[in-house]
Amino acid sequence: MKVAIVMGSKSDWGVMSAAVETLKDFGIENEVRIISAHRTPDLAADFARNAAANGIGVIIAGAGGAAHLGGVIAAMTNVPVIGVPIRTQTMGGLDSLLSIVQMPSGIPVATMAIDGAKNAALYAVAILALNDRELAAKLEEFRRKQTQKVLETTID
Ligand code: RP5
Repeated sequence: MKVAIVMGSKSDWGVMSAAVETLKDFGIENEVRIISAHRTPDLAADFARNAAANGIGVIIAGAGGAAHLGGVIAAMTNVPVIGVPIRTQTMGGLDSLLSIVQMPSGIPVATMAIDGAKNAALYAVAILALNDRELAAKLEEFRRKQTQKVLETTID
C-alpha cells in the first residue's frame, strides 16, 4: 500500500517534503498532491472518495491557517488521515493545529506537532507495519539506531 501526501498549497512543500524523504528512507511508495479543501473542493472530494480504491493505505494531509483539509478528506474516506499543521505567519501555526486537532467526534484526524511532517511519515510507517513484517523490522531498526545515536552523543 502507498501513502499519499497531500497539501493545501505549494507553499507547504518546504515542510511536507520531510515526510516524503522519510517515507523514501523506508522504501514506501508515495504520491504527492496539492489539493485544497477550499480552492479545489471537487478535487478534494474526488481524491478522498477514490483513495482506498487507488491503493492508498494512509493519507498525510498538511495545511495551514483554517486547516480543514485533513478533516474534509477524513469525512469522505475510511483511510486513516494524519494531519500536519503548518506554521503560519499570523499565529505561528496555532490556528492550523487547533483546526486539525479539534475534530468533532466521529471523524478523527491523527494530529502531529506544528510542522511535524517527519513524525507524520513515521506514524504512517507504524500503521502500515501492522500488516508488513519487513516494514516492522525496518521501523525497529530505525528506532534502534536512533537510540544508539543518542547514547553515543558526547558533549566535548
Ligand atoms: C492553506 O493555506 C495551505 O495549506 C497553506 O498552508 C496556506 C497558505 O497558502 P498559500 O496562500 O501560500 O497558497 O490552504
